[in-house]
Amino acid sequence: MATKQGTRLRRAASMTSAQDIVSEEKKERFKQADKPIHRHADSLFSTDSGFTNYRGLLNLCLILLVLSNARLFLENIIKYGILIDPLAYLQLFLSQPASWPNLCLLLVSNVFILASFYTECFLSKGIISEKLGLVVYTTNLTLLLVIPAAVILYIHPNPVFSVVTLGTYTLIFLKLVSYASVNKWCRQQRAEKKKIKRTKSVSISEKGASTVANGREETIWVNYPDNLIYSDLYYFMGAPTLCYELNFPRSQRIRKRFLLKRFLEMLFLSSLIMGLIQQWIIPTVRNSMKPLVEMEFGRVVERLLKLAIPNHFIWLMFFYWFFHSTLNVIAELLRFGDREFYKDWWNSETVNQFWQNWNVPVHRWASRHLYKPLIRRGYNKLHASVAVFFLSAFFHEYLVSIPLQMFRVWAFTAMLGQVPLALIQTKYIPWKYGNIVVWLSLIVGQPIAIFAYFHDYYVMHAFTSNATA
Ligand code: 3VV
Repeated sequence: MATKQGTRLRRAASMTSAQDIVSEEKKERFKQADKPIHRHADSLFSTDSGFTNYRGLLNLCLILLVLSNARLFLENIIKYGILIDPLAYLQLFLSQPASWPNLCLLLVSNVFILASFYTECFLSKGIISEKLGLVVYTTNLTLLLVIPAAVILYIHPNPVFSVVTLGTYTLIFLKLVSYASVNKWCRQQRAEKKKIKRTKSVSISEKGASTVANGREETIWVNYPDNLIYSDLYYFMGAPTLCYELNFPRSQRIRKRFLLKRFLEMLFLSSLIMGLIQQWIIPTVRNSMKPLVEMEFGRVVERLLKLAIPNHFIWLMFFYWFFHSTLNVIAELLRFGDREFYKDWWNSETVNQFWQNWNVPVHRWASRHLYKPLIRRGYNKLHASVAVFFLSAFFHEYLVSIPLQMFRVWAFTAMLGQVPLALIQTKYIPWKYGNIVVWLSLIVGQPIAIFAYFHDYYVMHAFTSNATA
């Protein structure tokens, strides 16, 4: 990459000197009698010309994109009329009493959080051994994943609310793993310190609060085991991160204007997303039923491409809504200083880069609590990556299969497939096409997964209703 950039810089420098020569040449030619107009020159589209300014063409692409999608949107309105009904979501929630178990489950999650808290307190005081602590933690975390899944499978609540519940439980699971690991590291450090008889401890009052240059961040230093209090754990549970720390960077105040802007974005985008799902996604998916069940290949591909566009728009909006607006609202309210929830994933030139940049909280958790520990234990990068993507694949399947009451492995395969996809891309696809591969896998991959689940869900339910009829 560095050499490519160097070549570009050299080319730009040589272009500037070439322009000087051309203007000198022009002056010379002006003096000649036949007023020559030709000179050695490359066509702009040739690589050798060094021409890179495609801004106008980019604008054209944008205009065509807007026009073609405006046409699609208009076609949709003409065909179906206005399908957006803001009250439908509320009715869905209120008319299905079976959704209330989801709320109860969310409240019950506190039991698992408190179980971890008391385990940590006992561990820090030496009341229970590390081995027993591990057993208690493993049992607690297993129950944390099994109990909500069992309740949902037994009661069959609304799948949408079940996804939210299981998503919250997944976040709590990841957070508690981080909480346990960090507290264990602190205990190990305390034991080492005791061993080398350096009993000098630094109390909160000694370190005090420190403020960095711009005065926007403050740090109140907490040492282990002073962190083992309810407020610290619940702050972490609410904070927009999956990685526990004893001393999170904190902002000094809540910026009201910033908070209001993000909050309005949150409201606007969530309404837009829900409206677009009703108006665009549901009719497209419904219309795909026949070709999907009959497995007409050409029609299925046509439906897939039709779904790809609205699905991708909604996904992009979801990204902004969740990673920018919502997480910033939470962070602002909690005065949480680290706002790096995403990096420039849209420029990713490899699949690996995409996973590093798209969901930073999950990536940091995966890297800190699974990938790096495995590497430290002597596993190579490929094995460590497979382990991370395996866990990620498990959670994706957990979040889809249980609410839909349907055990397929599409989400699992899609996530685990990222490892071979990354390998194939690095080995066979030229670097300059990397970004296109990333975009294509996002644009086409998601509707394939939606159709796979929809097909199976429809076939399964049609079969069940036929059997009962
Ligand atoms: C509800 C929100 C969300 C859905 C996204 C899922 C992934 C990405 P690398 P290298 P230095 C895992 C659990 C997931 C659960 C899923 C949860 C669902 C959440 C539910 C939330 C609702 C909606 C929408 C999503 O977004 S789901 N994301 O699954 C997983 N993959 C990765 O994170 C990475 O690809 C990973 C960790 C596998 C590899 O990361 O950066 O490509 O690896 O080798 O470059 O280095 C990593 C670190 O290791 C060190 C390096 O120096 C580096 O450290 O710079 O980060 O500090 N390292 C490497 N080799 C080393 C060596 N030999 N010795 C020491 N250190 C080494």
